[in-house]
Amino acid sequence: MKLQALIWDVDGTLAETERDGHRVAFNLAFAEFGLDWFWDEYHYGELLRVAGGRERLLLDMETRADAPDESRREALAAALHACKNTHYARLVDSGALQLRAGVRELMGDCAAAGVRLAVATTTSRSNVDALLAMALGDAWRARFAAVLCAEDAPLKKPDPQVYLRCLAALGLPGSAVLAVEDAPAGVAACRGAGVPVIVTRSHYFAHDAVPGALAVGPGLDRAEGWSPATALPGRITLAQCAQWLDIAH
Ligand code: XBP
Repeated sequence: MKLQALIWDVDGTLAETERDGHRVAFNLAFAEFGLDWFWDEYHYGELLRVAGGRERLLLDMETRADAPDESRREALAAALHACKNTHYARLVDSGALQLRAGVRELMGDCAAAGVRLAVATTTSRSNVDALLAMALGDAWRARFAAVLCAEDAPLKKPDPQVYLRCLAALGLPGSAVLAVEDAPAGVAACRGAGVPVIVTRSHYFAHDAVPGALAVGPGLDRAEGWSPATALPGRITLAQCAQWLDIAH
């Protein structure tokens, strides 16, 4: 079946949001709450094994001697998470994050070819809105046929829920779409939903195994370094994506 929609993951895939965005925003939230907590780059990488900012806070509190008792953790995590998202939006507005190289061009290929765009992420809607409004302008939403966020699919990746709901919103079977992901949990979610996926490596998931991905490479801006090797030179184009899909079918 012909490729009819490209589904984008957000964090790590559209932009390197984790190290310089969410992590920094979490630390600003800790300071605002008067907490002497700080997530350095390494520790944040460990916490990223769990999808979801609120879930990450709860995981961290499990091993903190100065965390509140269990009955108060949920409330603290929810409040810190809301504060973090406000700081994240401010960071995005300040220009701290940009789309990864090659993303805009591949989106352009899709628009030119009539291939619809969609988002399937386990991040909060406000974070997606902040990032894409900054990168694509306030009318960004009109360019996407479906945008599924944490609020739409509460079961976080690797659960396939967000991809299954995205397929339902698009009215397409998995065989008519391709996803772009960066993390093992995202690839597992795709597999569970029957969605073929390519992986563009990100800072925090540079070397993780991603079994089942159609292709894995260092970024959409270059054809070198991809496995299987690209047939077309230059950046990763829609034509290259279609070729990988053909090999898989
Ligand atoms: C990324 C996530 C999110 C973000 C933070 O999901 O796991 O938790 O790190 O966002 P994806 P929230 O790769 O699916 O985009 O704080 O809003 O959860």
